[in-house]
Amino acid sequence: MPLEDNSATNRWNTLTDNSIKTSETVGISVGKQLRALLDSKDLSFIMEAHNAMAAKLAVDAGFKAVWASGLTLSASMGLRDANELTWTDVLNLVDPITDFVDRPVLLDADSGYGDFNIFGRFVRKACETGVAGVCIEDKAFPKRNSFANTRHQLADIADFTSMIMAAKDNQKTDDFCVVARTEALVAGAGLPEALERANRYEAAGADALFVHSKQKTAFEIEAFCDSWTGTIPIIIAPTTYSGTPTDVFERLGISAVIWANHGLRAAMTSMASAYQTIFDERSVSALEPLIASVEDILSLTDTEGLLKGPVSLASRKRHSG
Ligand code: SPV
Ligand code: MG
Repeated sequence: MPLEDNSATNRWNTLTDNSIKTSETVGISVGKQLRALLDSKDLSFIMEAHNAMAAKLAVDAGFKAVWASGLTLSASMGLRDANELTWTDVLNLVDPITDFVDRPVLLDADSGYGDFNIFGRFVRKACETGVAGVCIEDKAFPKRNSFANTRHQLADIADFTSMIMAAKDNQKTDDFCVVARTEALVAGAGLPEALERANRYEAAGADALFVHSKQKTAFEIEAFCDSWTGTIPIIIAPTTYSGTPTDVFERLGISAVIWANHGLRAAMTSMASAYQTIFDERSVSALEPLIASVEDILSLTDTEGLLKGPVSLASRKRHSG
């Protein structure tokens, strides 16, 4: 490739040339898209985004669904992943994301913010933001991030199944997905407890099961999948066992992998390095060819569209779901 093609603008144009990819979503609701992705026999990948721009970049890269991560939404606001964001904060943060992309957003709803009653109301409001589904984990409120070096207290199974049922009762569209996540392995409660919980959550009406592990290899996930006899799709987030080859997940019959925090982590590294370079050099000139241009920003938000007269935000998504 000639040298000039390495400019940030040209790399950007390549990344954003997604007209064919997004035409797949015309007229298909985000709920249907997420359901199709989870029900597909092929392994799918769901990419973390903590704001609308990150979600757009993920979709432009080819991801067919976005994970609105509690960890990264919180961190991007300078807060801990410990319910320091209120549930209305979370909905306010996810709203611009669903506005900006035409792919499904699966919203991390932590441990449901209270009881079945509160979670039912949350789901009604979440549906209004346009998310395709919510994920709820079986931990006590206030939750702690799974990788936090602390005791992870599991929710009572009956309380948690009532929250799944409340979510299904309160969803506003048939295709809305309620993902039940068990933290039994993270809490050290063992495989039998994880399987028992998974079965109870499926029976309560969960559309998919997220099994989380904080081990450095996938041995817990492999053991779970080898023993699991349920029928709902399985989702994992291989953050700590990131070295596991993807074909292992395919062989285990996993439905979807969530890359749960890698967008924010990439942004942190890039921004920290850029800021340091600018500070040290007292100049931006060394950095200019390496970073997105102002035109790239204008293009991302379709500033040129302003010249075409009034346009709705929905049309900025190119194809509303
Ligand atoms: C998140 O991304 O907020 C998650 C995944 O819930 S984890 O951080 O692994 O708990
Ligand atoms: Mg989370």
